[in-house]
Amino acid sequence: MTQDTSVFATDDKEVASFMQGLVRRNPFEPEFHQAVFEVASSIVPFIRDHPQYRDAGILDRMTEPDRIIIFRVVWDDDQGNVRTNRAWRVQFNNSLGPYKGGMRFHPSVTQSVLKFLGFEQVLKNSLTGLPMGGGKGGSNFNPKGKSDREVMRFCQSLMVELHRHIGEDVDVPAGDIGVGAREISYMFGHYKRLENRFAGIMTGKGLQFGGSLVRTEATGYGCVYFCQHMLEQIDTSFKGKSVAVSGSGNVATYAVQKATELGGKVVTLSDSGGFIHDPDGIDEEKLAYIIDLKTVQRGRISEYVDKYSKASFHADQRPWGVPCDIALPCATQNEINVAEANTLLKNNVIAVCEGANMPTEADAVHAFLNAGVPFGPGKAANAGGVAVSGLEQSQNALRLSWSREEVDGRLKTIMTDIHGRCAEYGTRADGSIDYVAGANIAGFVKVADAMVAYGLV
Ligand code: NDP
Ligand code: 2IT
Repeated sequence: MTQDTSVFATDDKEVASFMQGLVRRNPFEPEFHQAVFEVASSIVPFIRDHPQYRDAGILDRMTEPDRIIIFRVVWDDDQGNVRTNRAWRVQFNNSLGPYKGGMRFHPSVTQSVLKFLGFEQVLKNSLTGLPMGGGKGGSNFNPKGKSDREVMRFCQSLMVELHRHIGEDVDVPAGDIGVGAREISYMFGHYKRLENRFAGIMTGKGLQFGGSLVRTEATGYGCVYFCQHMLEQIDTSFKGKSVAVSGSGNVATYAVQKATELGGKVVTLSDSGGFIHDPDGIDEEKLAYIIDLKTVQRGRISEYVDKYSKASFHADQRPWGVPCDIALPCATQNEINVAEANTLLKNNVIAVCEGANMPTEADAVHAFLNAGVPFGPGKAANAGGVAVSGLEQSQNALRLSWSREEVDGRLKTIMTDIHGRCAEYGTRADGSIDYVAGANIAGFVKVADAMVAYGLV
């Protein structure tokens, strides 16, 4: 059976032919195709000028995961029913260090989703400058509506298989959608039981047992730090700007906190049920309510309007129709389509910065690039989370804990450096920065050089 490759609009014949092969080898994996196409569009022209990478077949090798582990997870629910889920760990590339990347629990998880995330993670981790390879894992398990005990039994059952594939020098999982402090604790606790060793085999751990200060905040903060640099390039800042944020999970909430601290006014948040619009802005007190609502009560964002009556809830819609200066998509993949991008542009958005992984569809990315609006791709802009995971690994290896100021300072420096790497490879003739090309090429070069050095592996 063939698949339609016409979605990959390109004038570059080499990109088109590479994508045809990739789609043939990886049928029915649209998210993986999308992520690779975006990277190949930057890398294929770069490789034409750097034949050592073509001679070593690097792009073909880099788009093939080292291995994928697929396993069954059986658990029993509170009614005593036997439940079965599927889980994966995609160990994508360990050229720069042990595999590193989150675990996602969501019913939409497929092998395609985890391969796109693992592939992006390889380049993202390279951009951080820390010694981390890339991987991703997860399950189609849906934590929503499950009791704590059900989540615990699922996590323990999953770890019964996963424990033999991970380790501080092998593969170090962390959180992602549906995997936060609760799930990491259950998984880490069970690993410890199974292996009888206490080691930094996961990140995002509780502060009492090897976690790092600022890891919880790191992705959202890092995204805003990166966006600050993007704004500086166009001689402006967050001060007085209206900001539309999507999602209301870990990344979104700490992006709101930092954007507000820097003088921005955040007017939207969302979840899979719809979005809220608060024209007065989501201040520190309202944010504390949201964090409690989402992480303790495990409620829905629609409940916000019961407490703050000047806000409105818009069921089954995304926030991009609300006029804003800055857009920070922080929920999930493909949550800004080209029509929404055009609406944002019509409303004079000045910067778009991805807190989530691949939240912007390919033609929407082009709309922003063609309009000359600074666009920060996730692999650069949301790298703060995995960067502080890397710092958590360092602290675990040293058996010490750094202060909040120390970790936040290092996070700021890493985000500044990532911005610099994007500028190094992505500065256009007019001095503006193509962050998509810059991030792809800068991330690629380090991994590619290591793979060339290793020979045919
Ligand atoms: P959370 O589970 O904490 O929050 C996810 C948020 O996105 C929730 O508001 C959720 O709404 C919403 N969401 C999830 N899936 C969908 C969907 N299919 N449609 C609409 N809304 C959806 O996850 P995180 O905040 O950790 O992750 C958000 C994004 O950031 C993801 O793309 C993740 O890969 C990326 N990321 C996360 C990092 C981290 O450190 N956590 C690091 C780098 C990137 P609902 O409650 O209704 O499901
Ligand atoms: O997408 C990501 O970078 C993450 N979910 C964080 C991964 C990590 O290992 O901290």
